[in-house]
Amino acid sequence: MKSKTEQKPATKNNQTSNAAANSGQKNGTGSAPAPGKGKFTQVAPQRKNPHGIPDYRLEVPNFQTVEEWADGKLRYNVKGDFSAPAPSLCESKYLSKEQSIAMYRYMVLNRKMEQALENLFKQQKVIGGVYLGLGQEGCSVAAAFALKKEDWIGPMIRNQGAMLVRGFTPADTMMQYMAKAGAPTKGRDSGSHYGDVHDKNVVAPISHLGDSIPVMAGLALGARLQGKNIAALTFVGDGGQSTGPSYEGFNFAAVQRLGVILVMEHNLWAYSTPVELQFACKDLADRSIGYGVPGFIVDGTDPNQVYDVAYEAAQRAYKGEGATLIEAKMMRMRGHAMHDAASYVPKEYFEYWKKRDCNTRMEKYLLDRGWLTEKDNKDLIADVQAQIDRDRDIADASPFPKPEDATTGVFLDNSVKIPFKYGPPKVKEVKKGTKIGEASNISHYK
Ligand SMILES: Cc1ncc(C[n+]2csc(CCOP(=O)(O)OP(=O)(O)O)c2C)c(N)n1
Ligand SMILES: [Mg+2]
Repeated sequence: MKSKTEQKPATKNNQTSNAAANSGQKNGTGSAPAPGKGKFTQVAPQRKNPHGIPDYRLEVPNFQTVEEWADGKLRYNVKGDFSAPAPSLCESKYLSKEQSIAMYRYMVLNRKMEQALENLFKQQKVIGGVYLGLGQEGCSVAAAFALKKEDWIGPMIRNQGAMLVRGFTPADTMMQYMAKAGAPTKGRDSGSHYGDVHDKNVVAPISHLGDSIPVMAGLALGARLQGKNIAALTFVGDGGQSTGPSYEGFNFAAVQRLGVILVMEHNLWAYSTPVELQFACKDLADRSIGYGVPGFIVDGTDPNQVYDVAYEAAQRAYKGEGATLIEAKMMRMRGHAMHDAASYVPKEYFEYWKKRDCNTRMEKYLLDRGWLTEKDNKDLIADVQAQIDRDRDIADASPFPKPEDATTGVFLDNSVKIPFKYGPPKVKEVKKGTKIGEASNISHYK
């Protein structure tokens, strides 16, 4: 990451989804005390991993999950020291007070919405499963918060926080999970497979296993052909990152220098598979060397670290400097979905990562800094809870789709014109009769 003086402040506030944040200071000009001054002074260390990848974490835990047989049953046990106290958050180089509070609000909203979803599930009002992002809210929210409105996001099932930042409401998500007529997919797909390519620039999840990466690369290529370098951020898990589509998609983005920002959510488990059985390297960000793009390691439970590195990746994307790989290390604090009790996860992991809860640490950060008083915080939490209660009642009361609507809205009506998002493709004039190779008349780098 560049130092404060090296990094040009953004010309406009880059967060557009929150009015309070917009009315606040610009990035890079917030009221944060300079590093080393003021009450809160934790600066991200300039450490690199053995392969030269910047690692901004304040601590580098060294745990290992090992398979052991006991009483004829396979169990996972852990090796390592779990006693370290949780570090505080690092300071953000860019976030203003208003932006930090807005981000925290989304994190609280994300958590409370998922708690409400869990209750709806237990009341059998949800059709299908519920996939929770407990412990990952800070990563999900901060990554989305670092982008501009015209950028694109391809969230996965655990990125409800990113959806909230993009303007989906808790009622949208709850109706979606309850397959109600008012849901974004009007009850056609329950769960988290929804997006909005018209206004919110959100690509619906295709599969959790890397299939959004080539789509985001295609999107960034399409935008470039229309004359605009955009940031197209998507997420992939420690399991999903080892699939073919992940490699193919991200390699294409790297080769074409497209502004794809890939956040690898290294949360230690892929369903019940521990990372030790998923890949043989220690840091997934090492993969960036092979792809030939900048790679970074951050603490996924520190939203400030995630924001800063995603923000800088976006600035590179706008300048046409290509893709970025961000590895966010954290822990999936629930099972894969509600049907999975995660009994295979050793309890030491839960205890260790619970101490590092992103929401609790963000709250403490804001209180310690004096950016929130105890009363402000209480009011904010009550306000979010009231919003959740209202939205849950809206979702609960809304009707199921009518059977006769089942065939509508599935296939594209021929009358629908899909407009260019950013402008007509920039095409070089080619003299009649000139023999040209495939696609060579497209100017990629205008
Ligand atoms: C092609 C395909 N195979 C299997 C699945 C089922 N599945 C969904 S998520 C998942 C594990 C993902 O683990 P990881 O990538 O680490 O993400 P996390 O769940 O930890 O966020 C599996 C096996 C799927 N969605 N698509
Ligand atoms: Mg995982």
